[in-house]
Amino acid sequence: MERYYQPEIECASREEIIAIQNKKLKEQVKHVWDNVPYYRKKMEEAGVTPDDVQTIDDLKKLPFLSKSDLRDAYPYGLVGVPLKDCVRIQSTSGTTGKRVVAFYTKEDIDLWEDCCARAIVAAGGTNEDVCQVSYGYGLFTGGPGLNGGSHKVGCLTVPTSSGNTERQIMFIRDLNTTILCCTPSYAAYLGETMKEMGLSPEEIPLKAGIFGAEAWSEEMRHDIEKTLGIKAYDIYGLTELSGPGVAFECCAQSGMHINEDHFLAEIIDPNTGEPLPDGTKGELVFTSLDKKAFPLLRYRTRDVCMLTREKCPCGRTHVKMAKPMGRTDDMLIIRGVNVFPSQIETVLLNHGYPANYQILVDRVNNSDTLEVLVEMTPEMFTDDMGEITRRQKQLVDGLKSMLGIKAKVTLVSPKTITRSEGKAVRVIDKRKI
Ligand code: DLL
Repeated sequence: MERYYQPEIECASREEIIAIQNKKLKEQVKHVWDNVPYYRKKMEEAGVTPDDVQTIDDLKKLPFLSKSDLRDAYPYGLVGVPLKDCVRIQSTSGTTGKRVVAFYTKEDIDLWEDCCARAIVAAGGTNEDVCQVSYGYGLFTGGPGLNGGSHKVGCLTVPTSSGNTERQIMFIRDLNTTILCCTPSYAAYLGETMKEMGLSPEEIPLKAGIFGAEAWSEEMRHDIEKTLGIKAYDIYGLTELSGPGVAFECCAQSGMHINEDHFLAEIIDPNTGEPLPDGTKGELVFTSLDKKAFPLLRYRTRDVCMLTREKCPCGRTHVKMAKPMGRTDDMLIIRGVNVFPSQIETVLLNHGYPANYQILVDRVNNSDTLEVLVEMTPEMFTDDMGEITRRQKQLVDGLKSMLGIKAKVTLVSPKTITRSEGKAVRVIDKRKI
């Protein structure tokens, strides 16, 4: 039987959800207008006042916020409460420019942890479970968020953080860990290492995994589920809105329920900014309805996604987002063609390769080049050049039919591509250097 952490809200009727959203949106717009001069100025420039926003249908009148606004306002420009009421900051994992710094009041953290608890319960978690949190702890939101959610559910929480793979596996086995939280690429690596140690899925006590923070394909999900003998659930979130738990998967494993009582989602055309109807692919935009310390209205995530409101067999009523298909900023444009790393991953996994690959993009004689380094598993390893050429050709054909352009494929020996303990680095684009 499906269990819920907060059934009255997770399964509320559409009318109840809309009523909650209307009420919270009005209050939040007023809060921002009164307390965040940076955004108030944007509203004034757009000719909007809080009175113009009475229901969620008025959302489109509000101006967008983007990552560049967060950089301009760094560090305190978007904080909505006196600093004495803030108890925590977290920060993004970005490597370029100023990092995004997000602020939390005690209540903001409480609601964030509720969202993570909803995800853990949806993955089958109870107070009987041992939940190992192998996301990084510290500025990154993954560790602290799921740690808090795990406490709320009452799981025995094992805060291993990321890295030290042998110790991770020792704890999983010794403590009988049943739920694993980490990035999907790290889950795949843990699975690979356990396989090398000769452990079969039956010997691994895990029953579920809560994996997110980066894009991963359905094929990768199947691989991880098979190797670890678990059900693998997706979880989505971003620092700007709190962290993990903005949306999470249920037993249906067909998209993630957005915690709509806290986060109002829209899909827009990234070029025009116009809202798009459900079922259409576009950029995901969020309005945070409750956060008081860092209350972002219409924040452009750059994640390319789709929303659906079909009835879900799990009983939850909140809108579902598809797995993000990529980011408007990590979409590669190669010889004029749009390419998402996730499309390349799908082809590789469909051909039986593991998700250990690297995409190299360069520009030679004014023309873009695309090369994909693909790692062979020890079982498929061969030094027969004829065989390698045949397999490379197969992948070149598969990529051509998925992407519409030709890529060079190079098969490399097992263990040559660096493993990631957090978010994997898949793309090296030398054109930008
Ligand atoms: O990655 C928060 C998080 C931690 C989510 C642990 C899930 C689990 P940031 O570092 O701010 O926060 O990165 C946010 O990561 O805009 C997406 O592009 C990407 N992302 C997060 N979850 C998923 C997912 C955390 N499930 C950015 N699928 C987001 C695809 C994801 N991409």
